[in-house]
Amino acid sequence: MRTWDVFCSVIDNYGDIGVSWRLARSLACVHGARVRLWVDDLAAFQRIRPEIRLEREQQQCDGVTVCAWRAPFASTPPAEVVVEAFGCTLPDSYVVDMATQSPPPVWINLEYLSAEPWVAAHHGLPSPHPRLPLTKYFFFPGYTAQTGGLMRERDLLTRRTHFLAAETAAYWQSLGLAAPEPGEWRVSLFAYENPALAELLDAWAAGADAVTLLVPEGRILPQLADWLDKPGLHAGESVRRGALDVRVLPFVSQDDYDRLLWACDLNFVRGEDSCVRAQWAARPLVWQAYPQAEAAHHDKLDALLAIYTESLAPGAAQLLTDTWRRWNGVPGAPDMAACWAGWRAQRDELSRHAAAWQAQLAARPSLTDALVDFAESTLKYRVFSTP
Ligand code: TRH
Repeated sequence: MRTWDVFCSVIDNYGDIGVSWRLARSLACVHGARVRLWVDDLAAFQRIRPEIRLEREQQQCDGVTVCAWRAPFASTPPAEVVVEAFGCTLPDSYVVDMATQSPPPVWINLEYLSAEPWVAAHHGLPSPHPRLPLTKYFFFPGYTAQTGGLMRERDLLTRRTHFLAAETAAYWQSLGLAAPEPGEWRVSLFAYENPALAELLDAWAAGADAVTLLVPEGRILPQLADWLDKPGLHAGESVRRGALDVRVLPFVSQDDYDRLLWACDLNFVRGEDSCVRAQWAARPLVWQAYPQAEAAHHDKLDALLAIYTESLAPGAAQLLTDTWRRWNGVPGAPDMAACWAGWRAQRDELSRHAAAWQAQLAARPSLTDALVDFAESTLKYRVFSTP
């Protein structure tokens, strides 16, 4: 049984732990690996996996040993494969211990996801340690065969199919909602603070179509409360303005968040992991990229738009491009009211395309499978090349 150590430092938000946890769980449950997940912020982890206990130094969760990553780092034998998630910088003492192993562990830096074309040329590149006999490899998730793929649990699409066939009515009931009316939009909203929000809410409230907006608690709530002219908003509240019915949900577990994405007609997502989940949900999505200095995220946005819209009918492609750009503050894009005016006419085409896109992505190996293959072939090569 292969041993893996996955290190995750939570910088901000939930994406780092979200992806690290999915990886650790798949390695243990699907690949039968013995996995330790080192996390420096168990509270962030607990938000997406409520069973996590904050006071425990070590705990078992879905076959993974979850370890509190503390400083100074207590010495422990390194695993055969070590994943440094998102360049989180391993403890110095652990790196020194890695160098004493023969053969040394396969050391992989799991990078952030981007659809930018340069990613393919960087995927898998080695970087020798400046002093120690160690090599770190850069593993890039991505959308093409030349990259490391996307995170997808083996049973994800089957679970989604089963949910849609048998569980949606009960799901809406659990949220206190009846089944959607014909023509109604059920929309989920997970977003960073966003200057374009008010114009979108205005458009929804004044529009001809009923919109039920489902908002898990998070950073967008203060802005939403301002627009509703309320001092604050909490899970369980619902407020109506014109055609718009706003429902605030609790921040739920990762698995429940998937259900929300599967059930809705349109999902507003952000960062990295929810964007990928919305693509697996096979529903139209509006993506807010994680804001970066010098608007570097606009390049990421355009790169995903370019591949996502490639086989989309021109009218729908333009609408999606305008909407995503405005939602991300790209200068020159038409406002959200103008964008939303086009969504009814493009609804079917965007929905059809979202399903075709998901099927296209599902034909590729998942990130976990690709990472395991990468680690195994590197380990094999080492065995042959160790004198
Ligand atoms: O939380 P994020 O904004 O994370 C971001 C990005 O990953 C970004 O790349 C990174 O650099 C930055 O953090 C520091 O968005 P993301 O990536 O979508 O992660 C959210 C996670 O939270 C995802 O795993 C889904 C999960 N989630 C729930 O479990 N329950 C919920 O109710 C919601 C709304 C999300």
